[in-house]
This record gives sequence, structure tokens and C-alpha cells, in this order.
Amino acid sequence: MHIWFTENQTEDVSLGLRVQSVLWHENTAYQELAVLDTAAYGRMLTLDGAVQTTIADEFVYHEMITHVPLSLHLNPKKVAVIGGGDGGSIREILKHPSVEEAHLIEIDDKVVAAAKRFFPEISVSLDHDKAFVHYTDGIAWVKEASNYDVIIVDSTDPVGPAEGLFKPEFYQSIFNALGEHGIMVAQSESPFLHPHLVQRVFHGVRSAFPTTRLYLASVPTYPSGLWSFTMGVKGEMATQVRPELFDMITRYWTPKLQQSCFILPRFIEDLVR
Ligand code: AG3
Repeated sequence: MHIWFTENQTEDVSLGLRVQSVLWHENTAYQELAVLDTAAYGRMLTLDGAVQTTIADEFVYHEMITHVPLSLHLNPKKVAVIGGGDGGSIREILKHPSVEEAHLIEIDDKVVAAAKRFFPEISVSLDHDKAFVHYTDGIAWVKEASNYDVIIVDSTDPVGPAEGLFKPEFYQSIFNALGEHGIMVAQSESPFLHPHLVQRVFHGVRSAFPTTRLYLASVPTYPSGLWSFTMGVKGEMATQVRPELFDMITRYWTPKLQQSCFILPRFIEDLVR
């Protein structure tokens, strides 16, 4: 069969994936959600036509958005994910023995429902007794939150429901919701295709946090394949990966990669100078 999914990543670039079957399609209260079985990357979740996750490469993004901040925190116990309704970030957070509570703040319950039905490998930990799912707007939620150790912004692109998650006021609310040595991370798009967004997030986080760092990982199904994450740190950070994390089971993150992912190519260093 020759059915192709195309994501128009910019006006000039698209990604095409051959589709074996369409498993689900709906217009939720917030966005258009689809689950497609792709020949190259297995099952894939899309929101408003943008690839969110695929079975073949989700581990890169989910491990890197969680293990990097969690292993830099001195003792992460209380963690929240804003967005991330597929549950992949919660699954990774719960690999950390110190974590007592992992909260998921997702505006669209239909994303969680689709993840539970079609992506059991990704959503597997959403029913864990340390996982708490809240169906609410992340911007309002974070204003009431306090004493979190790590807050992860696992959002879609800054159009539609996620727009407010890219604003400096939001990073300031996250700063206030974090405890003394709190750390935040936001997915911050592609240095090749969205340099202005990389800068927007970096400068926004820097306006709220004393320390801001950018790091990279390679996610083949996201625009350009090279993805960035922006971290804001409130206080002290761990200087070494804690010994109990050395045997955590991962496929992308390693204690060595933890050190190297902050080393940036010059054009990206220049972007966030
Ligand atoms: N959130 C990041 C999606 C950004 C991808 N952008 C795109 N395809 N245009 C992923 C959610 C995974 N938990």
C-alpha cells in the first residue's frame, strides 16, 4: 500500500513516512489526534499533524528530557511533567529510586486515553502508585504548585494549546513552583529549523533562572533530527552522577552522555550566547 503521512515541518521542509494503517483519528476539544502505524518507526502519535512520538525513537526524547535534570538534582523526590500525556516521561522518572511522586499535568485527557490504548510500552507507568495524573491547564496548575524538585515541560510546538508554555511568565511561575535546588527542563525545538524558538526558550528561561543550559539529542522523527532541551537551575547541582543511577536501564542516556550532551557545536553556542 502507498499511503504516506506528511508533516510539514516548515513551509519548505516536510517529513514523509509510509503508513501501514490508520489506527485512530479524532478531533479532541483541543487538537487533532491520530495514531498511525508507520513502516519505518512503528506506531506513531501525531497532534495537529506534528509527530509527537514513535515506538522506534521515543526513548531518546523521553530519557533525555528526564534523566538529565533528575541526575543533576541533589535528591529529586517530587517531580512534575507538564504536557507529556503519552506517559513516556513519567515512565523514565519512575526509574529513579529517590522519586516519591511523579505528577502528570495534561490538558487533553484524550491523549492519555490514546496512549493507554495504543502505546502500552510508553504509558506503562501511568497507573503506578507514585504517578498522579491531573487533567488541567499547565499554566494555571503551575501557579498553585510549590516545592517541586524537578518540573519538565514536555510540550508540543508553540502553536495551539502549547503556546503559553513558551512564555517568560510561565518560566517564572515554574521558578516559583520549585524548591530550593529545583531544576526545570523544556523541550526547545530544532537548532536547524527553529533557531528563533531555541533562542526564545533560552532567553525566557534565562530571565527567570540564575543558571541556564542547553543540551542536545538526536530524535530522527522530529524536524531536522537534532533536538534541543533548555534547562534552568535554581541553586546547587550535583557534580557527579549518583552511584545508584549507574545501573538504571536506559537505551540512550548514560552517565557519560550526561556530561557530553551539554557540549555544543559552535553555531548553537553562538545562538544562545
Ligand atoms: N513533544 C515534543 C514534540 C515536538 C515535535 N515537533 C514536531 N514534530 N513538529 C513530544 C511529546 C512526547 N512525550
